Amino acid sequence: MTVGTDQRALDELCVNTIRTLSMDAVQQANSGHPGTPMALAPIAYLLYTRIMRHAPEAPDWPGRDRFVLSCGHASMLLYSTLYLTGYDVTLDQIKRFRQLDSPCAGHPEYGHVPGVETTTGPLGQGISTAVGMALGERMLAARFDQPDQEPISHFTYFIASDGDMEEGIQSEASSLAGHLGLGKLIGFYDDNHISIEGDTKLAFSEDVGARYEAYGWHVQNLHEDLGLDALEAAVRSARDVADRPSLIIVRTHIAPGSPNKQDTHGAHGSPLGEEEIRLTKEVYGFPSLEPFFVPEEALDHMRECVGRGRQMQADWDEAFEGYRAAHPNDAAELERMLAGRLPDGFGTEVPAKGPDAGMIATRKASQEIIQWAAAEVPEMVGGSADLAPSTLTLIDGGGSVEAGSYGDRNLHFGIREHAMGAIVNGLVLSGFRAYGAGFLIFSDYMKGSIRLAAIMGIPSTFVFTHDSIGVGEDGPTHQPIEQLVTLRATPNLDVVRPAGFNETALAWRQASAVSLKPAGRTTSTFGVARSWASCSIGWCVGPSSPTPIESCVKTKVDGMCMIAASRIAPFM
Ligand SMILES: Cc1ncc(C[n+]2csc(CCOP(=O)(O)OP(=O)(O)O)c2C)c(N)n1
Ligand SMILES: [Mg+2]
Repeated sequence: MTVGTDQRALDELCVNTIRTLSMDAVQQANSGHPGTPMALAPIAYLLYTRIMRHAPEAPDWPGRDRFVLSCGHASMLLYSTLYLTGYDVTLDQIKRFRQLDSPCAGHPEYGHVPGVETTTGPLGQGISTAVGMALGERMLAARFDQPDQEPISHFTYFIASDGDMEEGIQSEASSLAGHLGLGKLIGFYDDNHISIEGDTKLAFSEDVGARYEAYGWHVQNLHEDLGLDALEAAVRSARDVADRPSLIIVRTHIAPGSPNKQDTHGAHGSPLGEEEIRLTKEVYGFPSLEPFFVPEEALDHMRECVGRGRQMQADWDEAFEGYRAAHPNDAAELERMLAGRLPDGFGTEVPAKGPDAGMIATRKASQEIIQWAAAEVPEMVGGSADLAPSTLTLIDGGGSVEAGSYGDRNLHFGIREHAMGAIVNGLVLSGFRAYGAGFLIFSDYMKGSIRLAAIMGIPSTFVFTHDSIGVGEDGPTHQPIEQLVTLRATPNLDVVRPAGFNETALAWRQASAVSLKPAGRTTSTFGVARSWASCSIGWCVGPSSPTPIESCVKTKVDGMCMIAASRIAPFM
């Protein structure tokens, strides 16, 4: 779209309003990151006002495009944009940025601010979760879209910073995104040459674009051109490339317009200072020096997103009613999944074995139970980091998710545990009941994502086998010592270490049924006699007299520790 002079002036005013709100909020909080929101304001403005399909009044509308601010420290970019475009974020909340009880926290937190699609802040996690969301979109589309009716067809956008691009998890996730050909994933790389310690050349000199091309992405480099028309043309080209994810590289300048702070690392994580803010507003030709001043014409213009979003949602709803008429079962199933509701009656009967079933390793039990759970819960999907023959987590007959073919259920993450954790989170945020499996020792690699799942309170499931220090010949590198304790010490994470077939079944039922918390589960490599559990803590689940799951899990969590202790002793 090419625009006239008036429109250009209005665009500039809107972009500058995002900038000034961000500067003012950081100044008022006396902490935060002003420089990057200022630099990225044109991108956020373009995405929210010209590109993205979204409805500020209905932030959970399934037809919306997703946006992930991977560099979560630039959170004021998101809060300013969400407020100005009409989400339920108030100016008053922005004035209390970073203060206790303000939803506008230092880093964007899922579930606290409408329009925040995932919690970000630990660098690299956001872009990797966005990969999971883009994969989730393709997997939903493969299940539900019809040749002439596509209820699922949205883009996932992200902005990533140098820090994101330096983190290893990002490489893993982007490599897999390229391999899987996730064409509806479109990201910006904020190549501003600045990180906390100074110029990125201190530690970072690779050609990021060439790296992404090698991953199989479609890469465009706009260099210094952050003009809205150039940005828009780049996004539209990216959207035209259906079989590859896209990266748009922009060489930005941190704190643009700030006479004394632009291009300095001082603008990364400290307020600009009142005098510098005044000077910067003058450079922008901003109509007022008053803190938090929002020009009416900027607000009116950006709030047009509300009406447009209402219309987009109404169009989608109407199309969905047509879909429902033609495919009533699919429509009901999609709605159920997106609402996070499990199939009716799930878990009322759980597989169980009697005392004469003998010794069974819980990962073997888990393998059997996964088949039961997967049959009952179609949205259950999962995979491992190249360890499925050991973790025994394949869904029989579930096929493999591959590039261009996303309708199956088994995921192959490759040896990429870091990315697996974040991608599982992205899939869960898309409506799947996703799990990622690995050896307990490598849970360390996934800890960042597990922790984010716990903070978000989403039902991601992480399955860890080979949980004993008695892993044998593999030696100390493969012996989990502190991992279980570390996971147990993680707030808001349920860690269940089942001691037999029946407990494993209940653990899977619990993990699948939980709608608010992620679940961590360890299953043993070794045969565990149920009588061990019985003699330690009393057997609370009999095949004929099930105890309520909550009390059972709670009792047995402690019991597992006792069992582990008794098994550790012979190896010490
Ligand atoms: C995993 C992780 N490590 C460290 C940090 C602390 N941290 C916040 S921002 C940042 C780097 C800033 O550089 P960049 O990502 O380029 O952001 P910019 O300064 O350009 O906004 C660091 C190290 C973090 N948030 N996450
Ligand atoms: Mg940077």
